[in-house]
Formats: sequence, structure tokens, C-alpha cells
Amino acid sequence: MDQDYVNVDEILGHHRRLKREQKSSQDTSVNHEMIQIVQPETTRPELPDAEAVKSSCRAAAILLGLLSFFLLIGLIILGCLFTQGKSQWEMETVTLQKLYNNVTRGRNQLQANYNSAVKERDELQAKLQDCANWVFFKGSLYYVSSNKTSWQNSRQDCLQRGADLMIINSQEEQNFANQFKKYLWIGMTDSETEGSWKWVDGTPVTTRYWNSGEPNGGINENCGQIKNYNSQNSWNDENCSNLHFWICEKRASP
Ligand SMILES: [Ca+2]
Ligand SMILES: [Ca+2]
Ligand SMILES: [Ca+2]
Repeated sequence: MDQDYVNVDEILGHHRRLKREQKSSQDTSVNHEMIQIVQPETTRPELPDAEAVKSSCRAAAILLGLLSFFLLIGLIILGCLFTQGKSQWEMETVTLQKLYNNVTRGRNQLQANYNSAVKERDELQAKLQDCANWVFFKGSLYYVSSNKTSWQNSRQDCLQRGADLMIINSQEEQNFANQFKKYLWIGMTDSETEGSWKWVDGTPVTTRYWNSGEPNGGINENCGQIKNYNSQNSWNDENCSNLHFWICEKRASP
């Protein structure tokens, strides 16, 4: 009997092992199927990841393209602004150069006008000074020199002053000449024809105020002068090369 119980227990144990093995086998099979089922689920998401990567790449490319585009636009705008600024600067430089040239031209013109005004002022002062040296008498202006020279040179000086050596036309004028109390060359000569006295305007000397004994120089004394001024008859014939003061005369009005 005990042997039978042992066999029964062995049989039951064996049966239990078989069932465990079958179950294990089934579980393995199920696990394998599950793995097969699960595997596609775990491997399939790889495709969406690649697309996402591609999408990301495309997005990155688009973004890079946009950035490049905006960078290019920025560079173009910057270039335009630089070119515009450069052109404006060049225009302003030209404008300033023209303004400088105009100012320089105006300054030079003002300088020329100033120099001309100074020259004119000096000429007027010289004329005023010259006028101050002239004395008016009976419709004429008279200038008495402050230095001495020959008769010919004295006449040249009178001509340069718009006058000539004095011509005595009347007794009043003779007295007027005497009042300067100087030896004075006057405008008469007999250098062309000895003894034939003429005034510098070519008219003959008709009114005579020769001092006593004059003229006495012959061909050596061919120019007339006021000498003995304390006498109304003050004329003397004198060597033309001698140095004396002189008196010029010009009409007060043309
Ligand atoms: Ca006169
Ligand atoms: Ca003479
Ligand atoms: Ca004489």
C-alpha cells in the first residue's frame, strides 16, 4: 500500500511538474507573442522621430534662410545708408568749399576795395594839402614853392600841378607877386630871340615892371624873375640855370 501511495505521489508530482512546464511554456509563448506584439510598438515610433528630425532640419533650414535673408536685407539697407551718407557728406563738402571760395573772393574784393579807398583817401589828402598851398587872387590860384630850382624845372613843376609859371597881367598882380618877399621865377623869357620877351603862353610882354637897369644880361640872362620886391618895378633878367623859388598860376575856374 505504501508503495502505491508513493507511486501516486510521484504521479501527482510528475503531473504537477508537467503542468508547470506547460504553463511555463505557455507563459513563454505568451511572453514571446507579447514581445512580438510589443516590439512593433516599440520600433514603430522610430519613424515619427526621423520625420520630426527632418521637420526640425527643415525648420532649421527655413530659419537659417530667413536669418540669411534678413541679414542680406540689413546689409543692403546699411550699404544704402552708407552710400547715402557718403553722398550727402560729399555734397556738404562741395557746398562748404563753394562757400569758402565765395567768402575768400568776398574778402579779396573787400581788401581790394579797402586798398582802393586808402589810395583815393591819400590822393584826396594830397590834393587838400596841395590846395592848402594855393592862394586865390583876382580869379587865379597861385602856388609859391618852398624850394629852389632852375627856371625850366620850375616851369615843369607848375605844369605838373595843372598850372604854369605866373603871367603878370596887371599892376595889382605885380603888387601881389611882390608881397611874398622872395626871389621868384615868373613865366617870361627871351631865350628864343634875345631882347624879345614873351610870356609862357606865347604872348609878348607889354606891361613892363623892370627894375632899374634891367634887363642887362644879354644872352646870358634869358629868364625873368621877381627880385627887388620892395619896389613895384621888381623884375630882373637872370641866368636860367640859377636856382630860385618860383610862383605858379592857374585859373580858379576853367
Ligand atoms: Ca596872370
Ligand atoms: Ca636875354
Ligand atoms: Ca639882370
